Amino acid sequence: MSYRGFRALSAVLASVFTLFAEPGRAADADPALPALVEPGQTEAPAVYAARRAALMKEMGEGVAVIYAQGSEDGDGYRQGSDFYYLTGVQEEGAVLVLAPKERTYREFLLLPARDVEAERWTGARESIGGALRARYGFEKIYRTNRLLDLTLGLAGRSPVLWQVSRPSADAKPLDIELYGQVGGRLPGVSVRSMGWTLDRMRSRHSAAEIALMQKAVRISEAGFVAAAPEIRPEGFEGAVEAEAERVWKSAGARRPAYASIVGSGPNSTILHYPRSERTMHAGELLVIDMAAEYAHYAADITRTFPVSGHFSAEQRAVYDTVLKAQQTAMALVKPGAYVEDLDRAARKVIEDAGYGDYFIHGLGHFVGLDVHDAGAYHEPLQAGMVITLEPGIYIPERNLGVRIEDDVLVTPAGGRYLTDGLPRDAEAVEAWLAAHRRQ
Ligand SMILES: [Mn+2]
Repeated sequence: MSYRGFRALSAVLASVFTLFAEPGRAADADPALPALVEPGQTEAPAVYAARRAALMKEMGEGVAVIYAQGSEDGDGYRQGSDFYYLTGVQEEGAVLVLAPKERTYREFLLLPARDVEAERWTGARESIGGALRARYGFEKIYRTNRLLDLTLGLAGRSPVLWQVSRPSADAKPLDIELYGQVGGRLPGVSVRSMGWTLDRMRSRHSAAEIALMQKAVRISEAGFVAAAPEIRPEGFEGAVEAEAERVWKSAGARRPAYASIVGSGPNSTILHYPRSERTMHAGELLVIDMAAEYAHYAADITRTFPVSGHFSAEQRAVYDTVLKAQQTAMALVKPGAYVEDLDRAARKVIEDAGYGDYFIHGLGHFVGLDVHDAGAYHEPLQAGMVITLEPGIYIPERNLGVRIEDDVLVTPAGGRYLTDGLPRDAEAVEAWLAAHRRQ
């Protein structure tokens, strides 16, 4: 083993041992980050190869074609998370082909043909050769014009075509379209679904993934601290958002993990208020739901602040109810618990307090490569999963909205807040504001 390899292994072991440590740890005790390949902040190619091997073991036979399915946003191209999870490859238009029954070559990476004119606009791409194969960890890299031919050959020897990604209303079913073409030329081939297999794999995070998510959380928390001076009477929602995002990018985050929500007064009751264009006033609440993405991993954090620095009696009653709902759900987090049972327990707290009609969304979701991450919500939680707990009460007629959202790691001993760097109870929120905002 090389020195670098030894160092990487030591870091992995260290992070395994610190992963399930006691709650209340400081940021300096966070697990060590895995070695990242720059640019792109990917893990080593062997990490993705191991995931492909695990998926092929589940397949057993046949062929799986997984398209990149990424999308452009204001910060550039973001790779589709299923494809990224299995390859670490950030290229647009790429395709992964897996064929576990093959004797020698079981995995193929297909990349679009080079286009010298397009590369003048978006940057040079590498030719297929030893350097690219080593960088991506694939022995076989082809151009995408060979996709149908390749799939026909592989399916001819093992005639099952696997749908790996969960079907979604947003993504084009490119795999199913290709399988239709294959089936039209190769009678007897069957199309089958891998069901929740890949979602299940993605939701059970490795120690390295959890370290990356913890880093995303720490960067996000630093954004809240930087934004705190802008939380004040006659402050501007947009300034809160801008300060946080400036700090995130300076710390290596590629983009916000989702469109930042900074809503004061009436806007605090709009769940996904997108505009951050209002001036906040004394006596109002400010809901801030914003977090960074680091190395493709999301954080997801919401805090609610009194603009004047102190909650009114009515605001405090609502705030304490939301907090109690979160704490009640948190106490139930452990391997074997069901997300829907957490949701029901939190909902009961809010209903019993008389606010049942004002909690109009679900309690939470998985977090990982996506902010609303893959996962089998109908199955029991397992150690290594990360979920949000985000109860909220929104009373439009009072211009009063409260949401508290934390990212919680499931450990054998129960839930552990990854987001332990920001205040949560009402007094701590007031004290934190007093310490961080503009005097
Ligand atoms: Mn969320």
